[in-house]
Amino acid sequence: MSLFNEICKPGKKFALLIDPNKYTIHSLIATIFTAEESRIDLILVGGSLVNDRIDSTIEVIKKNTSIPVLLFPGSLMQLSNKVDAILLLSLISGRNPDFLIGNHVLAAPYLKKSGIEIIPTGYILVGEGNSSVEYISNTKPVPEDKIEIAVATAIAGELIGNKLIYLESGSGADQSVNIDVIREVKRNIGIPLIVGGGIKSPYQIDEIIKAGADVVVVGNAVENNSEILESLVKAMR
Ligand code: 1GP
Repeated sequence: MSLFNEICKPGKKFALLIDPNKYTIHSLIATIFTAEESRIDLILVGGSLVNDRIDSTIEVIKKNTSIPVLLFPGSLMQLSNKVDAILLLSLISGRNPDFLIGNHVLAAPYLKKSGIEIIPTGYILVGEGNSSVEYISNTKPVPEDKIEIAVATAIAGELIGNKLIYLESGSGADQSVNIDVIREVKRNIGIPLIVGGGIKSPYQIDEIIKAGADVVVVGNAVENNSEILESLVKAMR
């Protein structure tokens, strides 16, 4: 089964982001149970500072659910061959060569040998700044009022061969990605659009889906309160 093909199938998808540093084993298992009950579509695993808990976290997830798991690596220290597929992220809003090709070269032999499905993904940070991604990657986000720059970046991301575009306002961001940016990017690309960062309410999900997102990613809001998951997923359907 190709996870990319699954993502391309009609219907909006809800993805839960698990940052291994934010969960204990007990909270992780409880959250997976709630995720099963809420019928989420995907689990993403990754974070800014995770290093030694990637494999063990994925093992617990795989043991407790058949929901597909996608690696969302914040760094080379987060590679794992225990997932169903890996988002090969290129930080195309930035101009740091490490996140455009350098890390890809370092990871390539491992990725090739793993035999795991690789999904090249154009990752676009949008917003007013102060996110962990911005600090760690030493890149600037696309300002949220520069819609034409976000659109041109997404088009370029598709043209150079990415299979997905991920619009990100940063984990724990005060605001999710500007709705006009989502709408215009979606209008201008032919590949699936993922949107994440700062999503906390069914209302936001409704707006983001109406603007054209194909996959919505939520992390922080569920870490603080897994009970919220059901209402967030319902807003998708
Ligand atoms: C972060 O898009 C994801 O990379 C999710 O963000 O943690 O703010 O939901 P939140």
